[in-house]
Amino acid sequence: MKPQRTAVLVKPDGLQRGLIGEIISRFERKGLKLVGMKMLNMSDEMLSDWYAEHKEKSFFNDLKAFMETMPIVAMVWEGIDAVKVVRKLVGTTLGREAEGGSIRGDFGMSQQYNLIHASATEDDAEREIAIVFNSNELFSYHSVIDSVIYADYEVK
Ligand code: 3AN
Repeated sequence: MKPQRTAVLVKPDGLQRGLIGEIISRFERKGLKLVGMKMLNMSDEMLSDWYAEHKEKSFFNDLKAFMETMPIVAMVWEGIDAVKVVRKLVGTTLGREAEGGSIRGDFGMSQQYNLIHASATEDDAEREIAIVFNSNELFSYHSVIDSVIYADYEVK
């Protein structure tokens, strides 16, 4: 099985709530590998590309305006089935209904202020990663714990 990469953004509310360390820690302890990370102000153009699927929605402009209020922290996490695994750790969109144990379930009450974005599909992940990261800002490296995170047959 080939490892996948998926994009995560800690949104302005996550930054203000001081949850960056907590979020990184949850992905690390799951066994995912951090292969890219940066803090940036996302431009209107980047956000229009990022949220292209919501272009026609009533909340599109409010969502972009909110995302532009302050810097966000963008990350790329790698692992087998990383897209699905990260979405599960993040929880469903509405914080009030998100499963306990998930990031939104444990820390969020809102739909708009739901702390974090995670790619929904492999195609989204590829598109989103390219919006924020150049290829020289993404890393491939051997981790000493790789051999206890996956059995040999899972990584062949
Ligand atoms: P998810 O982040 O769980 O994939 P999406 O893709 O449906 O959720 O929504 C993208 C972002 O748009 C959400 N993270 C949230 O901030 C915002 N959003 C979604 N639905 C609404 C809504 N009805 N009103 C305001 N903001 C919303």
